[in-house]
Amino acid sequence: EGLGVQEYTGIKLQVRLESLNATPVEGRDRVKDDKPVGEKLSSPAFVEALGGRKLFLVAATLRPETMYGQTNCYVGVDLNYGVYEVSDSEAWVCTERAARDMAFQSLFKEKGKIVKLADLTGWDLVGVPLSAPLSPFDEVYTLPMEGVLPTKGTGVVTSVPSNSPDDFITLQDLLKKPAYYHIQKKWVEPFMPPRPIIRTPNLGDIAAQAAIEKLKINSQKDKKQLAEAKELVYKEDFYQGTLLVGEHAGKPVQEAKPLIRKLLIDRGDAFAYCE
Ligand code: A2H
Repeated sequence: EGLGVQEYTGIKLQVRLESLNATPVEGRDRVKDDKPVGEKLSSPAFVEALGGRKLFLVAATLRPETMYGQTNCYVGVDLNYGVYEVSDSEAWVCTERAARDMAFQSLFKEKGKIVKLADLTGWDLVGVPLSAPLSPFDEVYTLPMEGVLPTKGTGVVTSVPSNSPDDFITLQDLLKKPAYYHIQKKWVEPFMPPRPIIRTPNLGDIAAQAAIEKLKINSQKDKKQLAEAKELVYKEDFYQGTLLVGEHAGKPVQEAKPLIRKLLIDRGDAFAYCE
């Protein structure tokens, strides 16, 4: 990437705190080391620090037109995240590096000023329910992904398995080995197979799956082929894809992309974010 500026769309996935707290901490599913899902988010210290603000995981994407296909969100389990004050009514979860960029892009209350309300790790977020804008599902879950880089975007990746080979293969891995990854199948199974959102002439309606099969990719570990699949799907979708769903159904991806980005930003579900 060198010196180039990457223009992302920051997608706001709201943490469903009421839904989480509807089950007492002791009654919840467990993640690693027998920790109840969302234990920290429900702790008195965290609740006080949050001060009644809405809480969002913010994901950086290059594909805002695919948000109709969101099925979950990914975090790196061993990454450190902060909960940053955005305003008196909102706080965002992202890496500290992203918070610094955001502060200087005037996304927070006071330009250049960072107020961290709490610290989290990826494990504190696994299994936590979210609402994802434009997704057909009311509630999606936060899941672990091995390749989330702390040095890119916000360290939070929203998942669209129909159009991202990385997202698809990760869900497949999680379903194959739920115990190994410390996840529940019910966080994945209802969302698979993915629903079509973009039609393409050469890779069909679920381009990510077609590319994975074509390149014989078996798991997240097949890094080289995954990079190739990513490139293949990105080009096919962008130059030949047509939206199948939503307000801009029937339009070519190239045309729909900026329109859907604007729609998300106008609704307050997204923001422009550069790095
Ligand atoms: B994209 P680029 Cl449908 N670590 O969003 C790893 N991957 C990250 C990340 C991080 N910290 N931050 C963002 N990303 C992912 C959607 C999507 C994406 C689709 C298809 C392809 C695709 C849904 N996931 O990306 O290195 C995010 O996933 C392939 C280009 O800056 C983001 O867009 O080019 C993309 O990588 C940004 O990658």
